[in-house]
Amino acid sequence: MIDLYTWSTPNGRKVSIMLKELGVEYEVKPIDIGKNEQFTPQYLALSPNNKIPAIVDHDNGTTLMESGAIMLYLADKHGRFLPESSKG
Ligand SMILES: N[C@@H](CCC(=O)N[C@@H](CS)C(=O)NCC(=O)O)C(=O)O
Repeated sequence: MIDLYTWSTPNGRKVSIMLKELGVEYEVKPIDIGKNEQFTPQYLALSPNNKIPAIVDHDNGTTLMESGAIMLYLADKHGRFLPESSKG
């Protein structure tokens, strides 16, 4: 199970779309950036640059921020959406 800390912005949606496409079960943890919820100490412990999105993967304890890094992590974990070689 993955917790997705996000808000309805393009960077947040990128990760939701990836999780949906992979068919991965996940729970949305809304971080209302309009109300500065990204600055709480609890959230800063997950995402020190006070940005959404971030994930916690309870399968292995991985915590990750930055939408591109999260998408690469998910693609690698599930063996999808990445070519087998750099040429690909
Ligand atoms: N490079 C980051 C950018 C993330 C980002 O800019 N998030 C914005 C919303 S789209 C945010 O959390 N802004 C709140 C803030 O800067 O306080 C990524 O791709 O994850």
